[in-house]
Amino acid sequence: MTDFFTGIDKLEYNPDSTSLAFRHYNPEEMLLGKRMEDHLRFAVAYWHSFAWPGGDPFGGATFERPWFGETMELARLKADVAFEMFDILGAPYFCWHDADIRPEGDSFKESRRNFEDIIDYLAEKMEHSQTRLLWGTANMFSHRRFMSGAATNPDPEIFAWSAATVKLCMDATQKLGGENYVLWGGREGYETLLNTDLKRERAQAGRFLQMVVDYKHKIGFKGAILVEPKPQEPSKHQYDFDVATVYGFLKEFGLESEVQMNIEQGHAILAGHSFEHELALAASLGILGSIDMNRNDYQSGWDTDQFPNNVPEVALAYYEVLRAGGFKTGGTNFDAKLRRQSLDPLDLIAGHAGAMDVCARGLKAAVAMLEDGTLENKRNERYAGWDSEYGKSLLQSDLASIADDVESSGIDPQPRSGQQEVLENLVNRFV
Ligand code: XLS
Ligand code: NI
Ligand code: NI
Repeated sequence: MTDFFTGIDKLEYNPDSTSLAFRHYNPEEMLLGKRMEDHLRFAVAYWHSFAWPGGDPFGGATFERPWFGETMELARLKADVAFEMFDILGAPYFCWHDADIRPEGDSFKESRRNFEDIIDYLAEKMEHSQTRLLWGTANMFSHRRFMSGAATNPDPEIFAWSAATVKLCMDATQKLGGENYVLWGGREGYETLLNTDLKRERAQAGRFLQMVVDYKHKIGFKGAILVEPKPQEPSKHQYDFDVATVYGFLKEFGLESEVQMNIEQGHAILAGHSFEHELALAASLGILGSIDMNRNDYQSGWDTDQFPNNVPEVALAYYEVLRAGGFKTGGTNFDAKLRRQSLDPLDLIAGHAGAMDVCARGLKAAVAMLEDGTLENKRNERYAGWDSEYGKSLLQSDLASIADDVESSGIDPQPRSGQQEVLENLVNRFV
């Protein structure tokens, strides 16, 4: 035991509690025939909770964690504290980048050895823990070697370094029984078109992802490969802009049935979409995999990675997840960091506990809306014409025949209300 969380007990479900407890997240509660924990599948993000030092563009570290530093001993201390937090929260999952868990070595080989030793250490810790791995991923954006991208880098040696890094991270994810492998674009984008060959970079990214999928099959990894879209930041323009853009990319490289999406709330907003838009679109394309449930500050417009605290927004997100049949390999990852003034160990627990409660409330509201059925019925009624013989035959027809028919049948279509206010009022009864 470390002494980092001294005085903080394992959180319990107690709806009447006025101190630190879950008031809404009750893992055992049954909803739509499934335990709440199995619906939500919460994951703690190792990087923001244990590796991020609290910097911003105007100032450096504000957190002084006893495990900060680039040694193996400190990396093990970090893992000890992380698993203590997982226990306090009863977190079913966690996620990591290679760079979050191991010190960087002086060569690829040394970094690999550090990484593999820590993976063995995590495997040991997982034997005595309820917490499993939701996903692993590679950090190919922090080190300066990646400043011009990873797979899309103008230097082929960086492409090679990145391929070797992803292989290592996929091996480790499989070893720890991870349920997904994530690729977020990092610096796969550009700062200025003046020095960028878009066509080449796109081809490199496509080939890279094909290699990832081939390797998944080669090693028999059973999890899902997930791409996480984001429109900008750190690059001025990111190639994996949003779900629609990534789907077009997957189609071009023949990967649309191999790769799904990890959709982040804040990234959806940065792309000018609502979170539920991105979720609904991915679901309709059959590529909804997992979510990163962290929001931005709506006034500043930055990717501020804050814990969720808006129940109506979260409810509409889970509504789309449930309509799509719920998570399979995916889950709810809190890719969220504390505010840089939130220094205390208690803040780390409170951030997660509050987020878990907000998600539980959102999930319960979404379930209630689905069980009520009015919203789905109204949507179905709106499209009922397309289920009629006439509606179906139209899609099999052609312009000239339709034109003939419009005159001979004398159709006289009448506008109907979309009832947006009625539907918004309906939703407000549940959130
Ligand atoms: C950054 C991304 C990142 C991914 C994992 O904005 O959200 O944290 O989730 O690389
Ligand atoms: Ni993000
Ligand atoms: Ni993310």
